[in-house]
Amino acid sequence: MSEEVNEVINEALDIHVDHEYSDSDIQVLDGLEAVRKRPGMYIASTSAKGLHHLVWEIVDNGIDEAMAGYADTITVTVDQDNVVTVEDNGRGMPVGVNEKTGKSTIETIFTVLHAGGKFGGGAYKVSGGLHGVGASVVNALSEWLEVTVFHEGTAYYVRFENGGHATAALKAIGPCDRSKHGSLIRFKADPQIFTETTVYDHDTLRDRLRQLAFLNKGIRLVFVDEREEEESRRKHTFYYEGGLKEYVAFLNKNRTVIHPEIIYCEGHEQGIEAEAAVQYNDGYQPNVYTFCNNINTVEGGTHLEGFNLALNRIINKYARDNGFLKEKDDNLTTDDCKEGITAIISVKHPDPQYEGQTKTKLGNSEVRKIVSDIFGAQLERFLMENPEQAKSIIEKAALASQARMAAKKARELTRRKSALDIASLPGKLADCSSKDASISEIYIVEGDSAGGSAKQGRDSHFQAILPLRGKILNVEKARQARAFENAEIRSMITAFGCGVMDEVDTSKLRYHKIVIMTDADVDGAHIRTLLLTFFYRYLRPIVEQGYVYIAQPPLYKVQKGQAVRYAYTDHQLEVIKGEMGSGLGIQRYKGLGEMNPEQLWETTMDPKNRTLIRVTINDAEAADQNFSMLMGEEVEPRKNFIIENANFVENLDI
Ligand code: 1YM
Repeated sequence: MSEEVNEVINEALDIHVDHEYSDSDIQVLDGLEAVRKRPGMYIASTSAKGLHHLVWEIVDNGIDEAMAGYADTITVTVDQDNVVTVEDNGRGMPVGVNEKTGKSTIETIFTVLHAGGKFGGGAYKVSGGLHGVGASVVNALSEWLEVTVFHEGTAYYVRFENGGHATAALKAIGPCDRSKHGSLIRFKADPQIFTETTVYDHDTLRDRLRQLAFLNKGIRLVFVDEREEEESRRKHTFYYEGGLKEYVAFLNKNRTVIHPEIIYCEGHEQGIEAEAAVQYNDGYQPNVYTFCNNINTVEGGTHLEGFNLALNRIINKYARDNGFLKEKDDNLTTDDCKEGITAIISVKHPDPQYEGQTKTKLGNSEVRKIVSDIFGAQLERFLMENPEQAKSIIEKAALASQARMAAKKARELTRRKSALDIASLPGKLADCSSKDASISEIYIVEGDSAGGSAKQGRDSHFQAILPLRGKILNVEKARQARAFENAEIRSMITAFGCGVMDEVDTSKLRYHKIVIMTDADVDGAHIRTLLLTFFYRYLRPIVEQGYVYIAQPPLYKVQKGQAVRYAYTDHQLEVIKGEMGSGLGIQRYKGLGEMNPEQLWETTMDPKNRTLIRVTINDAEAADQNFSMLMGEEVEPRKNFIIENANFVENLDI
């Protein structure tokens, strides 16, 4: 085995390391030093995202070993000090010596740039994919890293530190049970590189490991977070025999499905594996996620195109053959066929090509037909064998088609209005005088009374106020046509000026801060969620590009004589009480309306004092899960969520 491996390593070395052996040490140091100097060239960033990349890099190697059929369990442990351990029960990394470097294969893998991702032989190398930066990059960016390999009754060990140098050669450190085999890697991210944070996010690690388990049926992924107090969060085991089928069931768990069975297909052609799972729910939004080699291809690509083609072709064929569509009727569009669909498409490709702005669009053209053939055949079979379920699906697409035509008319109304610009701005809007979007802000305020205070309190040069009456429409549960008929929704679209849905153009946005200002109570949280749902579904780029904020009104006013202070949290109140001593008057604000215009300005709107929370969407899937959970039928998760407060917002002090 090691021979084959060494050959591949040598191939990589030829490209990246000087031929003269005596120079290889220097080359190695140069390589790792280059990584430390410009980490941004090798990982996404040195912020939290890049930090988590380190884990995924190592986990991917374990997944490769499992996909090759040698391992079935990968365990990720984060300890109190944010040291990460990743262990698999595979063959164990090769323990031989590399002839070219004269060092162990393991030391070579961890110290030679690019000697990682390239190793062939096995099936699909995830590590060769999008974030396949190689184990050496993880080593370079770690304060220290240790490798332990269990192989044929012996445990081997090597440690790297101080910029990735081995402290000693790989050596046997003792016998181990012959039944034990695998690789164990421990590392501590270097705080000198990851200056923002070296603390891993529990939910990020958990969600991705769960996703990897869904995408790789039969592989057990265990997550142990020793930092968690709560037993239920300390250990998660993800294992899905049903793979994508269970993934779709998971995504639909807070939704009402319109047919009981999940449509599932898998197949392979030309060394490419394709797998898909589909189930429709009673909602209107499509939720389609695509992957290549376990990487979320957020920009889609040929696998998605193949899926869309088959979906459209088979549904129209079935609808015509079975009298759902008459001769004179137009075909259903792909969008019609996707209303309320939850689908996962996953391909495993030995040589993926990625395109697009973020290199998350699959480009291999042969994949289109392969996915279309495999999914088309299975979908057709499913519809024929399950006429009841087929009927639900076709009728839903037909309704979508009718609604699409109605929506087109309604939407044209909003479009024509915004084209007229100022003249058509909503009557309730108190606009700002500045036309410079980069300094302009719009406050979306709940209720007329708070709206009135905000109008009086604001700095009208750059702050616009749009009061909303009552609760806004829940777009998660309404068709597009109704959304576009809704007065509040139309006011917002017109005021923002950036268009809507696939026509959003943020360069036309009239305000670079869209601030949601609601009461600090459960009703306020609900309205905020409704607004965020609307933004997420209809104006997603403004959320993605960071234009949406949440205002933080104070909870308390604390007064002693002439001195007044405001507390935004209960903790802050305690601190202020301690600082101001006895004889305090404490007022708890129940709503924005209780503040006079000056107070509202001072506490919540004045850039000098206020706290704004910027809304971000890190992960469309997580956000979607939250939205459907918040907007779905289940009450309990929604209640908990509101109590815990939205986790799709990140704190940002301005
Ligand atoms: C916790 C991370 O890295 N496991 C792992 C890695 C390798 C092997 C087995 C392996 C692969 C091959 C042969 C092969 C790697 N080997 C290499 C290299 N877990 C983890 N488990 N024998 C063992 O691909 O032929 C890179 S990764 F380069 F040595 F082949």
